[in-house]
Amino acid sequence: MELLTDTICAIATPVGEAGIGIIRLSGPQALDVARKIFSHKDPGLHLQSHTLHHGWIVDPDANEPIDEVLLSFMAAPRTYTGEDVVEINCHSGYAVLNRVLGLVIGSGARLAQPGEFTRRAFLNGRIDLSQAEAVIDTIRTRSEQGLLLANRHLRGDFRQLVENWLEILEQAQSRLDALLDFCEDIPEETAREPHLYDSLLEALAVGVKQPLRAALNRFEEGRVLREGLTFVLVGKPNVGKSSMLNALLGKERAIVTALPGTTRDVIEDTLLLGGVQVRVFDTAGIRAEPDEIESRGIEMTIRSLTQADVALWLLDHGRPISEEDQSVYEAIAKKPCVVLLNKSDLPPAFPAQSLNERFPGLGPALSLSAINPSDIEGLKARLAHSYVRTPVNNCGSQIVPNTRQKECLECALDSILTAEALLRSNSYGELISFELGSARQHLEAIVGRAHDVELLDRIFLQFCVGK
Ligand SMILES: Nc1nc2c(ncn2[C@@H]2O[C@H](COP(=O)(O)OP(=O)(O)OP(=O)(O)O)[C@@H](O)[C@H]2O)c(=O)[nH]1
Ligand SMILES: [Mg+2]
Repeated sequence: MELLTDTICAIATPVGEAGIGIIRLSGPQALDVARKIFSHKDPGLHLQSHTLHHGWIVDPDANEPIDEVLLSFMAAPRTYTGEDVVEINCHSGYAVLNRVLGLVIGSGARLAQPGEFTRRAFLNGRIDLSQAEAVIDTIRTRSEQGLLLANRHLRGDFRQLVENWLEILEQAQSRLDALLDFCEDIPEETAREPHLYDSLLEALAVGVKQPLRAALNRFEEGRVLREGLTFVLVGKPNVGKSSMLNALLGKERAIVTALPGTTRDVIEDTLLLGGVQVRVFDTAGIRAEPDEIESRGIEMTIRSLTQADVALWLLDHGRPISEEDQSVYEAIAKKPCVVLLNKSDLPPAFPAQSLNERFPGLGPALSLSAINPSDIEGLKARLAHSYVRTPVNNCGSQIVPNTRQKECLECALDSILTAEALLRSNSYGELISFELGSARQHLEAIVGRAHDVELLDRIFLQFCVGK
């Protein structure tokens, strides 16, 4: 059990020039600390809870005013952390924020660790672990869909689902235990009850196994919503990869020239597609006999290909297919791939249908030109349709587990499947109850009913300081 007796503080906004910067305090001495450095025109003022107060932050030793501020005090327990919280709205600038923070620390608060405010919210029972994880998703997500998902978790939808499953498992265990107590004095063989077992099988399948499996199936979709997608533009030199990157982004991000071998590094930027964040890599052209610099560039291209979700393979429709195109085809291997026949404004040097004979296993090629805006809109719509819309639509109003939660769900499912097998084989009640108990433990880990310091560190140290 972590002790929460001290008062923590941090700058809760990014440090830099901006309108407002916030210093946050939480803990039993939050108000005392604030009083030492906050000066109000009415010195005897009672700082009413959940109210903003205007005044000055003053260095108490030098009696020197530092900044004109708005201070809010929120008394426990109706606060973010469940403790007394004070927030000082200063002007945002490096010197101001650091000076005020220094005064707060000098007056008895301790600098918070990353995520420590949210960690306290969890430890004080304001939120469960799945909600705490949603806080970080809310901060990190760059897409609307990611935000919608984070909000569902933040309001406790996942917790409710897990608690519902836990209740069903608990009931099943108590029915088994009741049977065991009842049969204590009779021979072991009769301590199994086919009617009870059938009804438990039904309750577990419908109430826990099926919805749990459905949640697990949504994991991959959630990954797209949380982390976004990565596309990589690949092709032989001069096919128009950098032109395509610029066109997709709507800005001059990469250098485009008529010379083959212009791009040598991997260039990365992001755009939003169907409400989901998409990273796009532009890469060095893959060629048969590269010089030393080009070889390094091609190595980086291959590395980007392994990282990406989808390859956008560009071919130049104005030039015949060559050995270099063959090298790209081999490099892409089994990666999901969209074939783009670029430079459709030029006379075609080969029939589009011949592509599938030459490079089997690819979907239909999209003929387009990087210099034609309506083609680019068409490409975006197609990519959104194929790779973005499906997951978003499927997720509907559902929760989607993250990697840690998925592992817990998988372990819980394993125990439930074992329990089912035992029920079907009319096995001993104790064995079944043991498996149900183990499923409960894995589910409890999702909401953090059972937790250790290492797990909390793993989750909360990913946060920024001040959250
Ligand atoms: N006519 C026409 N020219 C294009 C099109 N797309 C690109 N180009 C031209 O093709 C040439 C090469 O374009 P880039 O975008 O630099 O090609 P790249 O694939 O990035 O080339 P490397 O970086 O050398 O591998 C430039 O002169 C572009 O203006 C197109 O759709 N139509
Ligand atoms: Mg280029």
